Amino acid sequence: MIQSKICDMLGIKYPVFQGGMAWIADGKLAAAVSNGGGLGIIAAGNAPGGYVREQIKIAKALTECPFGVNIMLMSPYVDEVAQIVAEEKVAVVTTGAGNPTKHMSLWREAGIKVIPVVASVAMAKLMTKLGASALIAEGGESGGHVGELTTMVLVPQICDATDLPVIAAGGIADGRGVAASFMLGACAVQMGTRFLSAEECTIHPAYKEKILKATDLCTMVTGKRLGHPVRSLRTPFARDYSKAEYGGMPDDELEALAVGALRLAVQEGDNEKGCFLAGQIAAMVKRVQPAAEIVKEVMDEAEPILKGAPAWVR
Ligand code: TUI
Repeated sequence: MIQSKICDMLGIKYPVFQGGMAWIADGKLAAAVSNGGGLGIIAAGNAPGGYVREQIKIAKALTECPFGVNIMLMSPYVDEVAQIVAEEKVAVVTTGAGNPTKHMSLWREAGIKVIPVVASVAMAKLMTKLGASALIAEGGESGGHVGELTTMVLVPQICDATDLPVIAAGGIADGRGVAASFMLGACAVQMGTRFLSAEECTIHPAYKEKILKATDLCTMVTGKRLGHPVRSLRTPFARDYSKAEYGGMPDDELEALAVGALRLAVQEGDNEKGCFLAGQIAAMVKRVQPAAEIVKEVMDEAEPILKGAPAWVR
């Protein structure tokens, strides 16, 4: 059993968070991860408050365990969603794709543990000062909106910049990634892509199939020109977008090209027009299995690796 201060802080068994994947991470998936001893997270993404409240209620009905809500700070509904998680008093709020300063006191006054994703040392220091409970250091190997630095270089620098517990994210799919994260100073991991193959993950079967068939070089980053770099599978949509981006398409047309692409991937499995967000470890996702099994499996794998470390040191 791996002891981690994050488990004591949140009342969870395993130091494994499920990433807040927009359009994907609903109340059902979050509850399955939490029931498996990890921390399940509902993604608010770009959804209105009513959807988020409904998913919170679904998760509350399915689990007694703590779970979180991820707030995507670029969402047009961010203010109403921020209010709803405070009213619902969810255990944890994670944030992504921006600076959550404006909402921190509201959440903290509601007794919520705030755990922002930070992609830089400056942000880590600011969030520490503002009373975050822990920090997620997410490297650019992850799927979705990505920062500049890799997990390997970001995690130790964030650990040096804060006394808070650090959760490593980006490029982690199995026990080796968990063990490496602990070696870098993290006390927990967050995985997104690995949970795409969970039985309780209700993405279109074509999306799951793409993940199971993925190979090492099958993701790419688009959207850098508009300042929102996003990692996804290299599909016709991603290629077309990239061509348009570097071919000089005007900004407003480029933005219009991406509208609805996440929904088309998740709900329709649309190979041509869908944007299939995935991290660089997609090729390491090999089979469909219950979310709880994924949580236990990665931790069971990590333990002998970490125990074996003394054998390398003379
Ligand atoms: O947020 C994510 N991943 C996401 S959000 C998302 S929804 C979306 N869809 C289309 C376009 C854009 C977004 C899909 N995937 N990960 C966490 C994350 N946060 N990665 C990087 C950051 C981040 C970036 C900048 C955190 C803070 C930050 O601060 C900027 C500032 O204001 O200083």
